[in-house]
Amino acid sequence: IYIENSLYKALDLDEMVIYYQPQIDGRTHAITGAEALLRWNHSKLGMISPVDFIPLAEETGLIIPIGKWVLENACKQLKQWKMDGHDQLTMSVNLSGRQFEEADLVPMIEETLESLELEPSCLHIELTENQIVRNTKVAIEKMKQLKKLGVKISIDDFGTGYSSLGYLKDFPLDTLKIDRSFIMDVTENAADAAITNTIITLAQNLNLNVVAEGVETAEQLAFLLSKDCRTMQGFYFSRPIEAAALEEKYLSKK
Ligand code: G
Ligand code: G
Ligand code: MN
Ligand code: NA
Repeated sequence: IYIENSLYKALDLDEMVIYYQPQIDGRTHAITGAEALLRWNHSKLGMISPVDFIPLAEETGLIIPIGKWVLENACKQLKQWKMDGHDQLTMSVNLSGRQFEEADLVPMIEETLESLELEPSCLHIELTENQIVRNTKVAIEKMKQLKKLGVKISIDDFGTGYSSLGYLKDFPLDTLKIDRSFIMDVTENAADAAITNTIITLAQNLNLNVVAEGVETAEQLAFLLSKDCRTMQGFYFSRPIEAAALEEKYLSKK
């Protein structure tokens, strides 16, 4: 109850912070974009991970204002970086199930992009397999509306959901993000290597982009490059960090 009450106040108290994890071109080590990852900086409890408060935000419905805040602020940040001359960057934003199903989602995104004069294709919405197969008809309709706006859609944690591959031909997708559980042992475990390799080939054959998550070592980077997976995220390059830190590390003023 204490947590629930303070979650109600968190936005007003300015306790929510967005960290950004760079997405990197593994060949050039240049930044291609960032994923927005929410943190709650609670006055008494300190930094709280989204794993620990998103479920409560979903239950209480607070995910709607919180999610809107994340989307608006991540887009504002992207606009700022573009105005600083980093025009090629993309921004990935995670949506929760309830947010994705909310009636006002698409108009809200449209308004945000319009008011910032942001090119829709630089916004990448991340959805998990479980989210989109929960109610396929509704999900396809929602995704079509997003695509019509010009926004890109990524499947997060790909390979870990309870879903068949069949949905890949029905959904208007742009990117598969290989779950980090496969990348973790990709250079030691033959099964993980086979699965990773197969996801990369699957993406290529379906004309989808592929992003590897959780890259932590030079060996994993080399493996992925040898399989033609160029875009990656992981602690090897950077943890999720505050905007100012990302700018300092990756965005020299142009
Ligand atoms: O880096 P990390 O601990 O932030 O992320 C933990 C989990 O929280 C990930 O599964 C991530 O997708 C999720 N997450 C992070 N930020 C957000 C957000 O803004 N909205 C939603 N719905 N999930 C988020
Ligand atoms: O579920 P999603 O992919 O949205 O969540 C991203 C999560 O993965 C965040 O919690 C983020 O901190 C974490 N993460 C990102 N890169 C790495 C990595 O290289 N290693 C590990 N262990 N976690 C990572
Ligand atoms: Mn994600
Ligand atoms: Na993931």
